Amino acid sequence: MKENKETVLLALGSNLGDRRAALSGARGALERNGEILVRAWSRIFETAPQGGAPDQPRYFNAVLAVATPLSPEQLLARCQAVEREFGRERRERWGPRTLDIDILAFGDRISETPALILPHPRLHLRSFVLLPLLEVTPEWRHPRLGKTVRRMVAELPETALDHPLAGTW
Ligand code: A4P
Ligand code: MG
Repeated sequence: MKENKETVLLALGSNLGDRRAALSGARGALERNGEILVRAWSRIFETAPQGGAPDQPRYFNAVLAVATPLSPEQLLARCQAVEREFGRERRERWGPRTLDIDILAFGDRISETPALILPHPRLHLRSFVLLPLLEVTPEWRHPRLGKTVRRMVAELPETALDHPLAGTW
């Protein structure tokens, strides 16, 4: 596989159904057709919902570093296909989404188009992204803010840091 050398970071989240199965299944599905190679992964954290309805269930969150010859747009399309595959309960009508895959960053690229904002516009504010990211690539530097993951974690409020581990994949 022709890989590009950029650090490509994905965030996975699930708060409905079998959350671990959604994350593990998504990881396998991303790798399935050989165009995406998972290079490094965080452990899985259980996190309180941030933003949105406060009464929604807790999330399982994790981060992957991947290598791929795909363009950012092609990678987003793959992520959305995997979301569709794993992320919906098809009991009656289109049910709630059980899987969210966001592209956190694609190397140093900066994109402001609504369909693909890079780096992800909220990554630096979110403990459920930054704590797993700290395990994967602590020295990665946010291309717009110039801050390492270590630094962004240090700037989080202390109350945001208690995410219990939810174990392995
Ligand atoms: N889009 C733009 N940039 C990107 C990107 N870098 N990666 C567009 C992925 N997608 C990107 O996404 C909506 C649109 O964003 C897509 O059409 C895509 O073209 P979506 O996944 O359909 O919707 P969403 O996930 O509900 O929206 P969004 O904005 O991704 O939500 P957030 O901000 O990611 O929030 N709390 C905890 N503890 N853990 C979580 O995982 N997640 C959310 C979702 C809120 N609270 C959470 C968690
Ligand atoms: Mg999303």
